[in-house]
Amino acid sequence: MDLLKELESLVPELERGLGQASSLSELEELRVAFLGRKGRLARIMSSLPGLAPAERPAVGQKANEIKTALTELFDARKESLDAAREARALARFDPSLPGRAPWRGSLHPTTLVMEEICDIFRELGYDVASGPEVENDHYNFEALNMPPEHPARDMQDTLYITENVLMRTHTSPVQVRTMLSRKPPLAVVAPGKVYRRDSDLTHTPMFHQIEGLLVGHDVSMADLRGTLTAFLRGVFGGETRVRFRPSFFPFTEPSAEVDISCCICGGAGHVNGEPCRVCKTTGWVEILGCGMVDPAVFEAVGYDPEEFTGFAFGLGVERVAMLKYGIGDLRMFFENDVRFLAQFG
Ligand code: 2NM
Repeated sequence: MDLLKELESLVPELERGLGQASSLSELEELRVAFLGRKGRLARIMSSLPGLAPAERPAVGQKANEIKTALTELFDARKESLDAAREARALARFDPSLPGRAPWRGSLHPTTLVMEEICDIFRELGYDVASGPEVENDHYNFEALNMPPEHPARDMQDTLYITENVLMRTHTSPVQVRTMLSRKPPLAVVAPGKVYRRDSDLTHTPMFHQIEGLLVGHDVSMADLRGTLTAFLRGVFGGETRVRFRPSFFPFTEPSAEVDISCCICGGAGHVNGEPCRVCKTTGWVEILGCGMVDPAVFEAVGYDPEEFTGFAFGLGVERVAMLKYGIGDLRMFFENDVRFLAQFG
């Protein structure tokens, strides 16, 4: 019978086709051609109603056998193609290669420098204090001997919330709060964010500061000098030279600005015969401001200026980080480019 022969011929034909198929998409094409809704097997089945009723069961049974045989052929071929693909992938995979290291976070250079400075002062016996970034006029200016006419209180320089509430322009209000809540002797550093109405290549509206304060009996400018020299040598290296120049701050008297020998050129003013860009050939860079706490500040917090003396100092953390790590552009600190951040710590 023709139909039975035709059905049986499907098996060797598919075997031949599968032997040539080398991809899963070719395999799928064959499946549609043989077992699909309009494929070879389906077409033979559709002629079943035209047969004599006596012939139908034999052909139907054969068709089912052939369907099972074809399906098994497909499954076997698919399995071997899958296995071959897996084997090729494994052949390309080198298990002796090192794994890809996961990304690790790191601390921001500002944070690193702030921590390092606080660690040095902790070792010297200081406490680390913090306070609000939104401050009252009184703590930020008035108690620090900066009267209402003081130019720093201008709207042009300070970010005001209301007439008497503002973003702190330095961390000194933390020192004021500390003095109000404690009695001398005390030694404290206050790290944190400060805000000024200033924005250009070398100024950002927010930056970080650390201020220090020590109050006790017979505290002298010699103590200030020794403390700051030890601190600066801790941060910039034991060879660092330190010099004090007279200056002015409303909250200290006398006041001084402190320079360190340039950490880029070592104080020579030149690097390999080229003029040093950091110190502009002077061999010195300004690093902080300081002084003996003004008696007016002690009066404002209820300390007797006849009984106590003290020193205070303040510095910009980003500036220290720039000098310490040789960072040339302040904007780097705020862009948060991972290629920059990953270079520290
Ligand atoms: C500086 C320079 C000089 C300072 C003063 C005080 C306080 F609150 F005790 F009076 N804290 N910090 C101070 C003194 C800050 O920054 C350049």
